Order: sequence, then structure tokens, then C-alpha cells
Amino acid sequence: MPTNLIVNGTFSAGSFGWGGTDLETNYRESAYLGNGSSNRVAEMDGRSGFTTVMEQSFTVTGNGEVAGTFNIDSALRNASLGQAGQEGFTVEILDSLGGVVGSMTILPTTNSFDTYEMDVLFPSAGTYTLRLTELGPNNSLGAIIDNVEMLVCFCSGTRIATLEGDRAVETLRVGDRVLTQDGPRVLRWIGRRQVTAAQRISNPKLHPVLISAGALGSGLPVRDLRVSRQHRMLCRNKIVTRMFKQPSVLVAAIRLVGLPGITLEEHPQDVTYFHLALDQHQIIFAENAPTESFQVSDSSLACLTPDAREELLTLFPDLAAQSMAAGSDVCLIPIRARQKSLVRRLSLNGKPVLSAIT
Ligand SMILES: [Ca+2]
Ligand SMILES: [Ca+2]
Ligand SMILES: [Ca+2]
Repeated sequence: MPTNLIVNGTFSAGSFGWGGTDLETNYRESAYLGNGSSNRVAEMDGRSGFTTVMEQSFTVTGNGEVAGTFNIDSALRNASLGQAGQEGFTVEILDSLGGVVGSMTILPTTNSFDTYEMDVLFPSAGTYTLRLTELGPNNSLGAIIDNVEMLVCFCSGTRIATLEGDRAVETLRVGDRVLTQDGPRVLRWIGRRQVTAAQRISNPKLHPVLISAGALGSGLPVRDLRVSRQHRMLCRNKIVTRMFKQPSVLVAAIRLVGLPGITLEEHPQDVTYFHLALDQHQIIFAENAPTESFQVSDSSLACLTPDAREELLTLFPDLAAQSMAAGSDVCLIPIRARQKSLVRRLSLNGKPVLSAIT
């Protein structure tokens, strides 16, 4: 499912998310096109004598090249004034050094919207800028734009270890056999929650924790891994053994933030969280890093949409009955203060979350 990296590309929130000069984003479509529509749009020629530039930066994540598609709707308000084909704007997609990775010129010819599209290949993850610059007679009459989108498919969805090898989480189906630390187990339920950029802006607790490749130690995870804040990762090292008298414990991802390479990812992009439930709470492997399967608990149920919660509890009463308590049979989950204490000690000693125990 493609993710739209542009914030407020519909202008329903005025100029929110947009920067540049001489922005004109507060009028309704009918003000320009006289068609009665109350849809909010922007004009690419605010004032005569001022060149309108509209831009916003966005972050592309993933490994290697990422393919995207840029879309924009545009019409020309003064198409009947003999300036059709002269008025318009340029579109540029720039990398952080100002290099152009994609560009096009749009000169609309009618006073109704057409959709313009451009393929963009991002050479690597990073911050990019979309810039629209006014072209043509600088007379405060110009192209109207709406529905600006930079769609990127993060096909590199989190890979989960299964009996058939690593598979992108979005391709998993109920009945597939997922590898756990106790061997293969049947996947009983998959929960999916799409969080939009707007929801993330209004509730920062919806931001994922980004665990960069290798940040846990022992080369894990093998690629960047994003998990929800309360999703727990396995910690296995000598400090764990010393503190808990057992080799491994589960710690919520949010508590690991601040360790090298583990950050809260605050870019407002759409994100989809997946929950994989087996017959029991288990340790599974995401990008080869040991992590927990979905555990039915009050806090995990709170993360689900009401529909998903009802589905889970209705279809799988056993799962629901299994572990409403905070505990788990598979691995110790320390109380919050002890998790914090563990992470503090790892940080002070410069020790990774995962290390070989000899
Ligand atoms: Ca709009
Ligand atoms: Ca202008
Ligand atoms: Ca103009």
C-alpha cells in the first residue's frame, strides 16, 4: 500500500505543512474557477511581481533505491484570457544537497482540473524537498493546484522469519507457519492498524520506534525495523543475566530509545502497524531480531481498532483468556522501573541489547 509523504497536499488545512514565498492557500475552488465548489486549493501566482514558490520537505526511508510517483491536480483560472499554455509552474524534487532527482513543467490549458503524474526514483533514503515555482506572466492570475501527493511504496515491509524463509509482513496470511524460538508455530490472527500522518500529528504516541540496522548488536536487526512504542524486543546479555537471573527479558521499544541507533521516528508519514498472534505469546523474528508476538493484554488491546479488538476476542476466545495478566510464559517482562534500570545500565556500560552469552 503506497504511503503519501506530502502533508496537507489537499490544502484542507490551509498552508499547514507548506513553506516558500507568496503562498495563496486559503481560498476555495469556486473563488478561482467560479464552479461553486468549496474545496480548498492553492494558486501558483499569489501577487503580481512576486514569484510564488511552494515547498515542503519529506523523508524517504528504506534501503537502496526507492521508487515513487508524484501526482498533482492543476487547472488554469485564466484559461479564457489567452494565456493557456503560458501560465503554470515547475515541479522539482531535490535531494538534501540541491541535486534534482525529478522535475517537470506544468502549463495547464483549461479551467478544470487535470491530473499530472511523474515517476521519481530516490537513489537512497534521506530528506528530499518538493518545490513548485511559478512560471509565466507574473500577473497574480495563474495555475490552481490541489491533491499534491508523493506516493512511495515501502515494499521493503518488515520481514518476518517463517518456515518458508523471510517474508514481508504484509504478505503473511493466517495459517502460515512463523518461526519462534520454540520452533514453527501457526499464525492465528493478523491485526492491522493504519495510522495516518494527520493522526500522528495530533497524537505523537502513534509515532513508531525506529531501530536502525545493527543497533541491537550482533548485526541485528539486519535492516531498519519500525515497531510501535509498546512493542517489546528481546534483550539478552550479561547485564540481563546479572539483574534478572535469566539470560533474556522483554523490554518495550520506547524504553530502548536513546540507545545508539534507536530513535522515535517523528516524521509525519502514514504508517501501518501489524500484530501477529500465535496460540501463545512467543518470541518471533523481525528482520532477524527477536521480538514478541502479539500478546493479549489490556494495553495491547487498547492499541487495536474497536473492530479488530472485537474480531480477536470473538474469533479467538482462547487467545483472549490466555494472558490477560501482564505476565508471559515465554519470557520475563520486567516491571517498567526495572526495564528503565536495565536500559540505563546498558547505556552506561556501552553494551548492546543483544550479545553472545558465553
Ligand atoms: Ca483541496
Ligand atoms: Ca506572482
Ligand atoms: Ca500568472
